[in-house]
Amino acid sequence: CPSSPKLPSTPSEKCGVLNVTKTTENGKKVRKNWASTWTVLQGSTLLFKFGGGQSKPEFTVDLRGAMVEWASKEKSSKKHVIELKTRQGTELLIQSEIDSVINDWYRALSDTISTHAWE
Ligand code: I3S
Repeated sequence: CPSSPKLPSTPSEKCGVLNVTKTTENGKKVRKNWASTWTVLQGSTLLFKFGGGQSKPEFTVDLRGAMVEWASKEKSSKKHVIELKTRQGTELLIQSEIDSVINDWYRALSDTISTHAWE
């Protein structure tokens, strides 16, 4: 993976295309808005980049103290959905149609959260 200059200069552990939507922002529920993103896991930060146009909106989430689990059917009708809850009160759903891809991300996110648990 190419490392993102926006993030601390640790090598990026993982990157790829995932479908993502926020469901909660700062503790407030927001309307789902699924989008395909280029996702980079670097250190304890997860970065999402949207679209391929001139302006590439992006956002990051801090995985320290976050929780990850498989989303229940009530959370989404899609298959292979991960629910990620950050300590900052942001909740996201992360999805891929490819189960090996989403399984690898689940493991990577869980490992990252465990690794940085005491920071
Ligand atoms: O949990 P919801 O509200 O059924 O989520 C669906 C909606 O966000 C829908 O858009 P509208 O807000 O225009 O109805 C999306 O197109 C769906 O993808 C959302 O459900 P899934 O089950 O795909 O996460």
